[in-house]
Amino acid sequence: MKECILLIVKPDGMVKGLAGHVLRRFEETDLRLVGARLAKVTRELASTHYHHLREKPFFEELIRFIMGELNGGQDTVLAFAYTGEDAVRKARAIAGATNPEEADYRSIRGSFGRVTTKGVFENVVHVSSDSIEGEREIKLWFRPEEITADLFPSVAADGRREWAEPAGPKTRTGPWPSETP
Ligand code: IDP
Ligand code: MG
Repeated sequence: MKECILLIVKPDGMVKGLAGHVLRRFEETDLRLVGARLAKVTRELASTHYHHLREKPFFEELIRFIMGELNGGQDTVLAFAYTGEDAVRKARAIAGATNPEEADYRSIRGSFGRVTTKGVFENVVHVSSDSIEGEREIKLWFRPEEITADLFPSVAADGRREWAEPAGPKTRTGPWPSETP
């Protein structure tokens, strides 16, 4: 099945100079690159991206980590959108398991990740967990005109294009933050 995923080179990957390596690994697949953006990670973007983990004890550290506060203030990350057959499985195989200490040593996380003494997973990359999350995340991180393929419908609104469906409500992972009671 054709799927879409968001790939992010997280702040630890950026400070370690791994962006080129990550891109190279994805270039070796048959996945098609349809979006690329250097993004500043605000608290709002971070907490919306990870809203499904908001109840976890590590949530605040995760937000600080993706904002770069635990990697010397590295507040920009590289975000890429890919599409292709079986994209989630292929991309997650390259990334490796969530816990870098448990990841296959040939994967990006297994090769370059670590768990800090404070328990933060420095796992170099984000890859969407499934195709529903892939769609939500691409719509969150990219504007329609930044995506070079016809992935999802968009509409003209106030002189600019917006995604026809908003980026995320009613996903598998639960209600949007503003909908919570
Ligand atoms: P994924 O990134 O492999 O999809 P998720 O469960 O979606 O894994 O978690 C998102 C991110 O939250 C992980 O990449 C990692 O940075 C962090 N994380 C997940 N589980 C833990 C944990 O048990 N301790 C610390 N950080 C975690
Ligand atoms: Mg995930």
